[in-house]
Amino acid sequence: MHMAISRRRFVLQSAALVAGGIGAARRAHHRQVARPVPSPSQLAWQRDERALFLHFGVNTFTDREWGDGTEDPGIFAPTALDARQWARTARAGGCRAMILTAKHHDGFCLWPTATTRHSVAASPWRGGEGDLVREFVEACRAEGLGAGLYCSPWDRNSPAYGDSPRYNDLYCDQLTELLTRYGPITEVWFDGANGEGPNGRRQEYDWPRFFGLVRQLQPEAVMFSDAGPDVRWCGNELGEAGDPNWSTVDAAAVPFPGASGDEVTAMLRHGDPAGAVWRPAEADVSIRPGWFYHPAEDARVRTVDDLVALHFSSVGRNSKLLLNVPPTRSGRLHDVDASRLRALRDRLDALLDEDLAADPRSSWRRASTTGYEAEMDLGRTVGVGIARLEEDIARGQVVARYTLYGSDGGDWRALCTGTTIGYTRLDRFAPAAVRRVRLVVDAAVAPPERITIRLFGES
Ligand code: FUL
Repeated sequence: MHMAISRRRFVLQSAALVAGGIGAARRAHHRQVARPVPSPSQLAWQRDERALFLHFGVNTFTDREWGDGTEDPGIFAPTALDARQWARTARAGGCRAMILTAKHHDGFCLWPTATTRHSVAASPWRGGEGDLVREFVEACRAEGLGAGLYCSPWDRNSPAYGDSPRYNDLYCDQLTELLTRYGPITEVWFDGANGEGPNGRRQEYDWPRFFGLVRQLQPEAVMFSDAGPDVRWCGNELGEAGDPNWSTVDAAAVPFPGASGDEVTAMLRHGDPAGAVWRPAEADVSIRPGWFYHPAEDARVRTVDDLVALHFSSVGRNSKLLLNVPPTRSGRLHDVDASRLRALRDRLDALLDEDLAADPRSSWRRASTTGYEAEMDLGRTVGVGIARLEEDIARGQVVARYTLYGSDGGDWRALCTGTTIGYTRLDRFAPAAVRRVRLVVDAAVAPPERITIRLFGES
């Protein structure tokens, strides 16, 4: 069981434990002076909890995942495109933002760009007068959702690709169009894929320039990539954040998007309790096997149980869920996918709506002045099966290991134990009847502030 230790020793021991050594402990102790905290945009991004990802473009019509850039723009012909239906579906599924592939690796642009003829302007859709980015952004606004854009740096169509300075100019022109024509954009999504151009040379991306341009044109947008700078990839496409998952990173460990190696993977997955930069993890995953729509996958849409599990392994591990739901060739989301999203929300509402710890009969107290122990008397005996713990991340993230105990008058017994908490930790555990619960922080990199405990019934 937990032993009382002095506050200073608690922090030092804990830092050594989580960061793995005396040197790390000293560094962690040092950093107590100013721990990294999120910017207002990063905080808003995290509070969204779930966002919808939309992969749509020429691949939708060729039944491929990666186009090679030779596609005829004439094939882009959605028959009933309805971005409002995407936005309504997103909202019904409890998502607060959407991100669209304005350009994927095939180079086909969903907006009428001046940078290439390979765009919707050369397609039959809306008689060549359409602008899907505009329809998308307007639909987001109409439904009160954040609007995010994915513009792939890897471009298999552009003749300039591989001629590094020339392509970097062109790519910056594309970013400029996207970030100046459509009003506020909340997230810019950078993929690190990097191939060779027609000249046989590998393109060298000018990441500092891309990041600087986005910051200048849309200072409130968060930028996602392996290397942030604001939000990092969680290291897999399974919707599974790391455990532990720190929102702080050592920025030097992931020098650019697309970097690989064990150290990179570990940093993406777990972050670093000693990291000096706030860069929370985003967990992207598709509701179907592919990112783009394929009719053959209509019977392989994730089940509601599966989607709920994804929420727990992403949002419930201090991450954000970016769930891909690809529009079909008609330009609408498939009915099956739309109904699964709605059912996901209903199920989560049913599981997480009634916070038993928020009952007026409950009272909370800090049970220790040394380490962190919080106790809650629920005022009556209730059956619990899920806990939601939350650090006040506006002040940083500090908890490295905790245990939640419960008692119904007799002995305390452990309900669940875990590593990091951060924005939110969701734990499901064997149902128990409890009248009192006690949260013990077993390790932390700085003294924890108040941790919110929410309790829900059996799952
Ligand atoms: C990857 C891409 O190569 C996939 O096609 C997809 O867009 C995924 C979200 O990112 O890196």
